[in-house]
Parts: sequence; structure tokens; C-alpha cells
Amino acid sequence: MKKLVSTSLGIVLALSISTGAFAQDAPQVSEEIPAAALNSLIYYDTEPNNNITEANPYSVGNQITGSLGELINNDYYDVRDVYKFTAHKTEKVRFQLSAPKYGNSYVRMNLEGIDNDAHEKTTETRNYFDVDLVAGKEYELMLFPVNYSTSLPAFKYNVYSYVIE
Ligand SMILES: [Ca+2]
Repeated sequence: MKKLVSTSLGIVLALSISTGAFAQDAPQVSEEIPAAALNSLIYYDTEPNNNITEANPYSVGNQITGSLGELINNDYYDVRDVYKFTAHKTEKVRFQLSAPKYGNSYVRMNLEGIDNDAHEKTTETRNYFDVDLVAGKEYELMLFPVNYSTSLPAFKYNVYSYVIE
């Protein structure tokens, strides 16, 4: 009987230790990655990419990993990242943003057709939008911090896109 008690205690200890380790490894902010994005390529934010003429390339169905608010080359604080792509198919695509918030400061993502007829944006409370892309058309994806201050930490962000219709 005594042995049985100590064995149970051992199991409880082992369980609490493994739970503790798991909690430590878990990301601090839960981030739901769309299943369709798991096998995608990653496009990296490469400075300078602060307007449409120096936009970084992107391709629908893939991921963007970037950062806003960092001091670049001791020269300027990065407050705009621009990406461009050409739609290869006419289809409905969801663009989803994952980024931190600091108080009332957050990242907004805009999508515009080059001729300005397909404007969509995320908001403080909605981190995605759906858009009907038109084959052959060029689009511009722009990210920038709202209520930005240079005293804030960098906004490390990820963007995903995937076909929904
Ligand atoms: Ca930039």
C-alpha cells in the first residue's frame, strides 16, 4: 500500500514537470496559421521597400515575414513595407495578418489594385480581408503601423494568403 502511494506521487510529479516544460516552449501569442499556408514559401521584408517603385516581390499562396518600426541603417525608422504581385488566376483570396499590438498601436495591411479599384484593408479588430483577384492584374500590398511611436518595440509580422473560392 505504501509503495502504491509513492508510485502515484511519482506520476503526478512527472506530469507536472512535463506540463511545465510544455508551457515554457509554447509561443506567448497564439497564432493560427491557415493549413493551406503550411507548405508555402516565405518572402522576406527587404529594405528599402517603402513605396511601389521599390516594392518587394510576393506571390499569392505564400507567406511574408517582416518587421516594422526598426531603425534602418541608423537613418530612418521603417514605417512602411510594400509588396507587389500579379494575380495568375481570377479567384477569391483571403489575406491574413499576424502582428503584435502595443496599447492602441497596431499594424494595418492595405491591398490595392494598381488602378485603385480593389482597395481592401485590415482594421484594429479584423486581421484579414477577402478579395476577388483578377488574372493578369497587378496588386500592391502595403503594411504600416497605426499610432506609431519610435519608443515602441518592433512589430514583427507575418502575412498569409490562400484561395477560398
Ligand atoms: Ca520598409
